[in-house]
Amino acid sequence: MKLYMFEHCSLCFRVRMITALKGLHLQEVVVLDDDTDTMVSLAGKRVIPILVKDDGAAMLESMDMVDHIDGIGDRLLTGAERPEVEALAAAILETSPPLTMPRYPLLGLPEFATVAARDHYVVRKRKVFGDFVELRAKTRSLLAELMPHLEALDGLIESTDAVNGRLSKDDVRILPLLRSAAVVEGLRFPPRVRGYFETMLDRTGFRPLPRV
Ligand SMILES: N[C@@H](CCC(=O)N[C@@H](CS)C(=O)NCC(=O)O)C(=O)O
Repeated sequence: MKLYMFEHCSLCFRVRMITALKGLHLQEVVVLDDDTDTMVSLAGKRVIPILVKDDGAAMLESMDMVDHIDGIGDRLLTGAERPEVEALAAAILETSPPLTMPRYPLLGLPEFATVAARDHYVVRKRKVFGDFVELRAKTRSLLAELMPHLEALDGLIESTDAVNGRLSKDDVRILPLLRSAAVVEGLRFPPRVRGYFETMLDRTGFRPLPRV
């Protein structure tokens, strides 16, 4: 299996995470942000992640990829899902991009290995989110919007090994978002969130992204 991905992409991390937890092999191919041709040639459109299976077929939905990989051998994500966890994941996804997106180009990530790729990202994202310097200057107020959702998550975490006590798709929803949020210097996870993040990330074998 081959995953076409960006290092900063939380949807890509869903796939990397389940593969690592299952101890399976995944060939990771980082695409430059301005390399639309590669995405179009594989998927017919600009999209990431793309999973190319061993039979050559491409999958374009991250949760379908997770389900496909979890179905190899014994399933790992057997725990029940909770709608309140999914709702919190949606709230975190809503409030964290203005904090994380203007930081990714500063982290030396491989999808931004050329100045053209980095600028391609900055130009397309600032059309939606605004000027990156201005966003970073609003870090304190943006963090104040994100923290209540992390506090609410703190109250929902049942174990450092699984948000619902037993691994489920909710872990695949939450852990990648925490990995992204952790790039924000000055963000302090509430205690149970921190314990969960550190334990789970450790289990995947991945290191956190740099903080800035
Ligand atoms: N439903 C898809 C959504 C994929 C998606 O929205 N990917 C985004 C974020 S990485 C994307 O390709 N954006 C286009 C771009 O980067 O230009 C999934 O879960 O895999």
